[in-house]
Amino acid sequence: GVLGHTPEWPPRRIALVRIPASNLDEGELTHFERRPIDHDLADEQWDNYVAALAAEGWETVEIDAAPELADSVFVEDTVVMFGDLAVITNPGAESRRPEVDAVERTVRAIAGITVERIEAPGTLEGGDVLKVGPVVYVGASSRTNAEGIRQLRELLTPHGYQVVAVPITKALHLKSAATALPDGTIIGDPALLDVTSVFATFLPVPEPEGVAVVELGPTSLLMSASAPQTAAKLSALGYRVVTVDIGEFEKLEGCVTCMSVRVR
Ligand code: CIR
Repeated sequence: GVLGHTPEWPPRRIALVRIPASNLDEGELTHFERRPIDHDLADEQWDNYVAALAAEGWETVEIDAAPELADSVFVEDTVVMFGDLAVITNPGAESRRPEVDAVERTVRAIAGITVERIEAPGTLEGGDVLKVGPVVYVGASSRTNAEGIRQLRELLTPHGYQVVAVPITKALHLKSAATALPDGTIIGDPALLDVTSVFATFLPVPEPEGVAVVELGPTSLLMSASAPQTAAKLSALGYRVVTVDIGEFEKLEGCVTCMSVRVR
């Protein structure tokens, strides 16, 4: 190229991940009862999750381990990408605030990324942010407050995004209740949502663990192995569904989306 470097084609796709903490079993719980965590199994499930991303062409970048930050594996809550803009969050759970510094360092090291931050008293967690083209749905949850939503709206409006706030009282995050297919259809569990009418196209799924899908590419989805009926339903819509067992993380109110951030 004119600048003397050869652009890669296809472009590299980067996903951020973070190895589970040693005290994973002390993670925050809001809607679930605490159940014992099998650490070895959790590590094995995490390895398989990362391997599934790699097998689909994602280069995984590991954020420095934080062995003492119980929920640090749920990296999605700490940074949200909008094209080349990274918004570093201020998690609503106080125990999770120290997670963001290492995430910010890693993101800043990726060429071409601009970084903004949600500042106190605003709180926002990435699990509440659902991007569908130019529309950004944001859960007003126990973790994301009005000031956090206001700051996100102020950051994104100049970039042409529309921020639509959605009340969330029955689930931890918006994306614990609904995510989007590559074609923009919102899939979710009506029992976990306060409203579904805000979504242009809404498709209910039969299992609570089925609400979370990671878009691996335009025709393929990553899903939890705990939602076989949903996987069948989405396969019938023409998607190739890759499943991973993340049962140990589901006990901690995590899901497939929250264990990585697809940077680009
Ligand atoms: C928490 O309560 O913060 C963690 N135990 C689970 C976070 C899951 N994050 C997500 O779904 N985005």
